[in-house]
Amino acid sequence: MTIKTIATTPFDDQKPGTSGLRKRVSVFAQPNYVENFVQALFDSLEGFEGKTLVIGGDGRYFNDVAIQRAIKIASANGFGRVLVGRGGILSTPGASHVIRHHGAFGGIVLSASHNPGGPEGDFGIKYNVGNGGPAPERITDAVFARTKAITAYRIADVPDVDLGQVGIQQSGDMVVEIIDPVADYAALMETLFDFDAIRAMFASGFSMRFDAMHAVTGPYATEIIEKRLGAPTGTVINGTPLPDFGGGHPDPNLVYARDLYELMMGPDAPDFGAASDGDGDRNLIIGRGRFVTPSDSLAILAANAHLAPGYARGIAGIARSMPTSAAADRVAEKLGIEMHETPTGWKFFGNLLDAGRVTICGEESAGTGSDHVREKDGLWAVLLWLNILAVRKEGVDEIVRGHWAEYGRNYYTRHDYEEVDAEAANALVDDLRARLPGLVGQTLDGREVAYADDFAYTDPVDGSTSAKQGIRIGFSDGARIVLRLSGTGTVGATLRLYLERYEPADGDHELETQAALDDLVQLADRLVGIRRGTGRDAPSVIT
Ligand code: VG1
Ligand code: CO
Repeated sequence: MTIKTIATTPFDDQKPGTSGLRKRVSVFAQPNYVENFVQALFDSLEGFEGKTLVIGGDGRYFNDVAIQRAIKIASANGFGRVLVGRGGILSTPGASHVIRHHGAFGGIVLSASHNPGGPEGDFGIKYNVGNGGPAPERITDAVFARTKAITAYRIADVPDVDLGQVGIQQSGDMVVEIIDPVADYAALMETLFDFDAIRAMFASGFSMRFDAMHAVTGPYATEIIEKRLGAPTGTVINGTPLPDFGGGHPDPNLVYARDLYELMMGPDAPDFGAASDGDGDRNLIIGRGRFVTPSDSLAILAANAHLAPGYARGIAGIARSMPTSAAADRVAEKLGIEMHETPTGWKFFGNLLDAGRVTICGEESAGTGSDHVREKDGLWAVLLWLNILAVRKEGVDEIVRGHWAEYGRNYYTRHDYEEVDAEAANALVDDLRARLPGLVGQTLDGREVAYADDFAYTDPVDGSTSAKQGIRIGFSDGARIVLRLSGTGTVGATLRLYLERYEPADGDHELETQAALDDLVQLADRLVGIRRGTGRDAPSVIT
């Protein structure tokens, strides 16, 4: 076999963000762009000679092109074997499980998650380490440094592999094994949940709609929900992954999964509605007439996890990202278990999960998961909800209200200002940061500021630190205003404003969310000046 060494020059924009490198397809399509990044990645890793690498993606446009290149570069760099999902398909949690299950060295996941796809859309590459989780900052920082210094990459001069057939092929000296993308994952789900109970619930007429949004969860949901759990054909909609997600925006929120939301709020609503995102790690949960805020979903799943066989022993602890509401904290307190607050992004949960200190993790951005893999997992959340519904024999709305009646309600919303001018956004954040020390102790609109800081995190397991992870202003009544810049956008900057206030167990839980938080919205607007600073009248997305 010939291995070619190709001279190249660095790109200056290959810095991985919250979840890998994300750019427009046109950026990735530049000559050597993928090659440079993958070579820089391998240059930053040690000890993979002869080992196994997992490769797969969410099926978006450019997936196949990037996979063929990654395979040839892996071959030239000395990997012994790659496992690739058939058709280049592996969901993010699916890839995490394959890495763990097959004892792989790591994995490359090709996805820009919920960002739109297609030739005009976005693409992404992320690297996961041997525990199945996203590479920690130590590695992504090293990769970025290497991308700025790279002078050559190595690539095997061999034909493309056939991604369509399960079985074994060669790419130069390296073995390429095409695997069924769903099989290992579906088997894992059967070990965690009471499939018999859920099957019986469907058999008794329980109705559900799962919107796969033409993204990666289609094959997984069809196999598990329709085939193994016996839900009627048609329960899974938009179940075929398409390179452009059917022109949609595979983000399961109230804006982009509007049809599902309207169905669930209407007269013909089934018992349960759910959706997942481009790469299958997010989830949207809507009961008949009841949308479940992701932060509430995390708390409810944690409080009820013991009802599923995989968690019958109870859970060791809970972790949530800083902007996620404190609803889960109240559950941890009641259960007497550890609670951790981490920066945004799943990579910060890995050490806590590996150390057995937490079992369930979640983010306000519709990500929930557990120690079964090292990524958030959309279908897992849906199946845990189904398991809980099957055991409790109550509806989603009843369960949510019951939870509030026991723990109180954390009213919560996120306002996104997308694709704003990056300089203006940075200036707003810097300006607020400079004013933080003066805010503590002040009373604003009747609320006393208990703390005002820029969130910094020290990992309790390995002592690594991450600073500037979002500005938070906390009030003595438990309300919070959080502001941070997104690390997943591809154009301009996205400002995220997170608002929360607590209503005790005996308080009023029936307010409309935006109305319940209106005073905080007004206060945040005055404090941060987003409208003034960006020229925007209103957020682009409210979740
Ligand atoms: C967003 C979310 C964050 C999530 C990340 C990746 O990051 O806020 O909670 O972990 O996306 O999710 P940011 O930096 O844009 O706020 V996914 O489904 O895109 O892998
Ligand atoms: Co995702």
